[in-house]
Amino acid sequence: MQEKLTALLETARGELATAATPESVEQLRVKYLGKKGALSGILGGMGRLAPDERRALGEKANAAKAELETWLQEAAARGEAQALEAELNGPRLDVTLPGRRRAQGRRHPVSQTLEDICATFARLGFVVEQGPEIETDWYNFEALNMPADHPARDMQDTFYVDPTTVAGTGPVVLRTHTSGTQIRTMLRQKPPVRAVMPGRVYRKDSDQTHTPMFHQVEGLLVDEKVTFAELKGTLAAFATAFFGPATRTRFRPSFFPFTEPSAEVDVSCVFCRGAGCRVCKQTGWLEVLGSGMVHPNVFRHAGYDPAQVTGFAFGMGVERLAMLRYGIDDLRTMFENDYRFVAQF
Ligand code: 2NM
Repeated sequence: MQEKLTALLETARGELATAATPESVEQLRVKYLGKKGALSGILGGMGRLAPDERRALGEKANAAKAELETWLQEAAARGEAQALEAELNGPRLDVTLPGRRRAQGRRHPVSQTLEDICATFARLGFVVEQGPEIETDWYNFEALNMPADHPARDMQDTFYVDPTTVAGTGPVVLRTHTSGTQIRTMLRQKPPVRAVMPGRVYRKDSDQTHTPMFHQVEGLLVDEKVTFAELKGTLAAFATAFFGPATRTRFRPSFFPFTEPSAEVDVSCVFCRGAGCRVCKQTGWLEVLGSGMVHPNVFRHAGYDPAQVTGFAFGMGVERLAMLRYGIDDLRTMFENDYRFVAQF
């Protein structure tokens, strides 16, 4: 057994001297010192020896084990040093190269504009209300004083979700404006009301200047003794806050079924400041808002007494205002979701 031990040390020393990688050193450690390794194999037969022989061999075996461990450590250190040397002599890494820039997301110009409109009215004391995009005919038309034969109720202009007439509410439609939400707000709370309603609206329209879905912000202010002068003051304040302090406003008579009197609001052209250009078609003015004093019939449908309260309402198209604000000349770019477009604003 002694000879076996000496022979084992001899071969192990030779093999460890040539082991060049951490992996081959680990293989040799298992081969010689592992549970089923060469040293265990030799010591397995010790039980059959006489006690004094066993003690002598035990001492040798411990010495052999210590020797093997030293050589393994040396071989491991050598292997690691060689691996490091190989890496240092390998291809160079330029640590001064710039990292890859991560693309940053942007808010769509329509979202930015919608939020800015709401924030501007928030400073004037308006709260934001939201309502369903799928509406009944009653909220979308009937309550807004739009008679059954009104052209806007035509199948040609409105998306009908379910054209079957439901008793009391009429057919189900995609809302053509956010006004239904104003009716809901009035039915829910007593005056005063001061709120804006932003959101998606849908109309069967599709050409260079119309998309079947677009965004609107409508507003409503109701209290005792609200006058047309307050409509003018509020919307003029909005125009200067949104388009800049040099902005002038003018009010032109108009017609909406839900307001009387009604007015279109123009602002001095943001591109030529009123001198006349291609965008304002040489008029010096841009139409940006519809507005008016809430019709008594609308108040009656919403549960308010038109003898007690008055109010004004208004509405604007968000895509149109975004185009004016950012100088975008093609509506379709707003709906393509091309990141290069969105990243410009
Ligand atoms: C507009 C123009 C004028 C409007 C009226 C109402 C309501 F519900 F109070 F009657 N909501 N929105 C209104 C008035 C909307 O958009 C161009």
